[in-house]
Amino acid sequence: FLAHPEDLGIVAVGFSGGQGKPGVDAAPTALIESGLLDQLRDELGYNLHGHDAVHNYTDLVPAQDPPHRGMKNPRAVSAVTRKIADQVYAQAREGRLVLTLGGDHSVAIGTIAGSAKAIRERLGREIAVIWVDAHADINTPETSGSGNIHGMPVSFLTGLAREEKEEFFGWLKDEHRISVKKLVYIGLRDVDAGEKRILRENGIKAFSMFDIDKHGIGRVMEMALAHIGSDTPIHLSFDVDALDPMWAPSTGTPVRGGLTLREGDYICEVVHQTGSLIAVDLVEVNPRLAPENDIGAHETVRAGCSLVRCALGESLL
Ligand code: 4U7
Ligand code: MN
Ligand code: MN
Ligand code: MN
Repeated sequence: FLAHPEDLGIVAVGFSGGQGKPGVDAAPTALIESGLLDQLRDELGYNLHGHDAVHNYTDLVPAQDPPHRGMKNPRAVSAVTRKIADQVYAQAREGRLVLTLGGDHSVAIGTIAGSAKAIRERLGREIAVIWVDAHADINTPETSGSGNIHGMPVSFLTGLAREEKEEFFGWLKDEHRISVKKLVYIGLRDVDAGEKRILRENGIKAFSMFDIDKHGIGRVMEMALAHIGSDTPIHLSFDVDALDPMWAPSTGTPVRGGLTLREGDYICEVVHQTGSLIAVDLVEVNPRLAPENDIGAHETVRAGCSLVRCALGESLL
């Protein structure tokens, strides 16, 4: 699906407005300073594009941003994700693979909207999304208990949540949206009651930690890819909190009982192997939340780098 599979568009966004804890905005710089982009260029042989800047988009954050339908920072998140959608679209339209370094998971509203639009235009195809996360991030503004938009991106992307007003995600059109049928979750273990209902009522495919324990990650990935169907462009959105806090403690909403680093890497390797990968997000790394004197932050950044390298083909022998 890529015209230029060795060309990699980088979208680095230090944005934290989809949730309340500062620090997740520092992740792109931490990942880049630990050598991630150098590795992608020098070891994996990618030609990088758009990598010279980490975007903060502070100019898009209004001084006053009162809640709307219970959503916190709605104007800021809407404006920033709209900008991200344009950026990802511009890279994907060139036929490049796109890597986004977040930022909290609200950024995926932009990344997936941009991918979906570009692939529709270039190939007339719908994309599939593999969402690896402890959480389902499919609350609507009405089901959300927290009001944090990083827990809502999937509801906006699938059209389960809608808004007319431009400043509150009204810019999201059909061309940006994905089908609930082409969405697969992996790693779930902390899903709100309202979200469980949404998953059930819409027949959304989800592999929880229970399924991974029962079948093993190898079989789960076979089933996940079978659901998507071969020959479908894949956008991989990886929330680092899918990993067990043992491997990724520095994240805003850690949940115990998660994936091992090896299981996370394996997911990425299998997705790479399909040859259908068009975009990768790595989100929710928060280097400022370091439980054990920065060791946690270092380990989390290291895990994030490993996931990205695996998704981009490091393990191919
Ligand atoms: B993340 C939560 F209530 N479901 O909506 C919510 F448990 O991107 C958590 O996956 C959302 O980290 C977590 O606030 C969002 C909560
Ligand atoms: Mn999560
Ligand atoms: Mn998430
Ligand atoms: Mn989180």
